[in-house]
Amino acid sequence: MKIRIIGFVILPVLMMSLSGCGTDEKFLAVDKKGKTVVDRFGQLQVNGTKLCTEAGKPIQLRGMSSHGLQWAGKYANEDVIGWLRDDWNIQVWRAAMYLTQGGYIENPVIKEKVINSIEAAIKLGIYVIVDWHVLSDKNPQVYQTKAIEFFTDIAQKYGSYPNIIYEICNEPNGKDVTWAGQIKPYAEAVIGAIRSVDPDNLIIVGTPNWSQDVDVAALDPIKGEKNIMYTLHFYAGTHGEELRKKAEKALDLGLPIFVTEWGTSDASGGGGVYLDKSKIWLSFLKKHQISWVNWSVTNKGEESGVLVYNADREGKGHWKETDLSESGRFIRQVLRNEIRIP
Ligand code: DCB
Repeated sequence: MKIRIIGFVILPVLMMSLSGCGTDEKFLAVDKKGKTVVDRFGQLQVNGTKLCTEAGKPIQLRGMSSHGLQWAGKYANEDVIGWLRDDWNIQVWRAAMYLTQGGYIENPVIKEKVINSIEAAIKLGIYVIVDWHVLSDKNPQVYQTKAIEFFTDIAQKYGSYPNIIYEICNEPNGKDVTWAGQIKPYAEAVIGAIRSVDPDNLIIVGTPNWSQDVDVAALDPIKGEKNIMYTLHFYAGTHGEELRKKAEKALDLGLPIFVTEWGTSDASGGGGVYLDKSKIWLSFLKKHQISWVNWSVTNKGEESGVLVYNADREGKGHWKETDLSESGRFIRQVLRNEIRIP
């Protein structure tokens, strides 16, 4: 009797959990019936601090970010994004469109890389974050007119698809760039423009100090709009307990948070890799059901990048183990539910 119980009950359960088959289906990009994450979750909505499915069930989405599309745009195609969906189990892809440093303001054709990302994501049934990557330009108001024009166009073309997530300012920064003074007024203007075309897709707002001061936004959130979330960014080698405290404070105040970018390295994108510190963060995100996107898909050779230097130079996907960096191997295993995050 005892042996039968072990053989028929315990062993299959053990095997399932080891192979990942026992994984909660809500963490799968495509489930066993072949339904994609967008098929299953549909139109996303925000309830309180939680990101929820169309049916109102709280979820945690996980995925990968491109590196700056002016440099790593070769990965913004269906081959690579499809590989990331099928082999890495990503549920969301982020198209990081820089404004300066060779980005959209200087080189508007970069927008095509965003369009390619969106079209691939729609075909593949995953979510796609359209990231207006404010960075060295610091103050989002500098290119506010361009942002409104850009997001209005994206919303007109794709706003009817539930796949689209708008991220309207990656990382505002600089001590003169404050929530009340620049970021919130910018966000209200851009949200207004998007909402006049697209009434319901998720909009994610950057926060002061490279999207770290979520606590400041939480004291004065945007009012009268639905399906708005706020960005928290961290790099495991640089940011730890202090930043998690800020996030907890913001959550306590009712702020819905989406980590649209985090890295296993230090804040420069290099250094490390800090896998133990990353695990503490991943555990925190899991506990609070905070969605996350990892920085980034690049073969530049920096530690946060998932490819080793010069791997996949043409952007074809189908990566071998030897194409992956230490961070790449780790993130892939986490996404595939092969590393247990407590
Ligand atoms: C953010 C940016 C992202 C940047 C990464 C890593 O910046 F959103 O664009 O990516 O975090 O720094 C890096 C790339 C490099 C590239 C560089 C400049 O990985 O290959 O050369 O952008 O384009 C942060 C995040 C946090 C902090 C500072 C920055 N911080 N920053 O806490 O001080 O100055 O870029």
